[in-house]
Amino acid sequence: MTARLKLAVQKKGRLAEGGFDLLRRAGVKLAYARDELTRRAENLPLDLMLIRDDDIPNFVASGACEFGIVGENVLKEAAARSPRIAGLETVMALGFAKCALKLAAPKDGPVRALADLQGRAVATTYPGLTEAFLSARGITAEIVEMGGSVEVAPRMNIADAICDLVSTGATLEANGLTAFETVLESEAVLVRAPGARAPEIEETAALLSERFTGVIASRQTKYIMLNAPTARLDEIRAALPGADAPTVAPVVGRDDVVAVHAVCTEEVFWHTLEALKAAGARSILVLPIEKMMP
Ligand code: PRT
Ligand code: ZN
Repeated sequence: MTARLKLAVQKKGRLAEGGFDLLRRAGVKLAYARDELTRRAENLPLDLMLIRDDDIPNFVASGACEFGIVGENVLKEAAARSPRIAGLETVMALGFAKCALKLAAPKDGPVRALADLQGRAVATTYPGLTEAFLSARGITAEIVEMGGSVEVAPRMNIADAICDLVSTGATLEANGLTAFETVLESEAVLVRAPGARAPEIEETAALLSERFTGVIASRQTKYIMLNAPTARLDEIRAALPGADAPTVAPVVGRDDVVAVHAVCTEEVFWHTLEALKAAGARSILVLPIEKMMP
């Protein structure tokens, strides 16, 4: 019987959403839920373990799962407390669940910068990362550990500042807080414990990593098709973001125009299209790329 790779994924939440989407795009077909804790892949020797994100580093470090998908924020906080978790290897960044752990304080209060925190209280659900960040900068502050709703701490006079995850900034804004320092930039990562394992597990792991890499690359890669005036081809090529070798083909019945097809590996914004149009490009089409393999 082939050994099956066990991958720890968040059961429900922001990481679960991105994780399941990544797996689906990587061609993993999940069988109907057998139980609450595991999901079996139908077409690969792969089983998912569905758990809380905070438990993922421990599941991987203990060997209960060979791999895990977890936020760097959770991973590094756990690593600050456990050397075994600090020894986990990050295989790759996965490009979703992006956020930042930031220090923030009331807009019109006395705390404006890092130095103002000296001798004050900071509320957080990330005591390990917060403490390490402050002490590395010579700041001694009282860390008030909270289970959640950290943004209310200053208003309730529990702390002078907070250290919390921010993505859009709307939560800080709604609570009258301003961020003044970034402790950590974070995104979802694929982690594994160091050491050798069964060759079948390594094979599945290699296949998944390669497919994940392809999915991540194809997310921002687009296929552009346009018609360009032959005389301005160089200008148009220069305006194509991250396109090394576009295909240039004749357009039937026109010798002043050529068709240009290119794979753009950098994001294609509206202003990119406007620049192409200004350079004489017409009939511009931007298509998503579903799969990529070098
Ligand atoms: O039940 P379980 O423990 O598994 O879930 P959870 O409630 O701990 O996690 P969940 O699903 O909320 O978040 C999982 C992971 O998503 C986090 O560990 C981060 O790696 C990542 N992530 C990305 C975020 C955010 N963005 C985020 N904005 N996690 C939390 N937030 C919260 C933040 O704590 C704050 O309260 O959203 C609020 C701020 O958002 P903005 O958009 O208002 O700035
Ligand atoms: Zn959690």
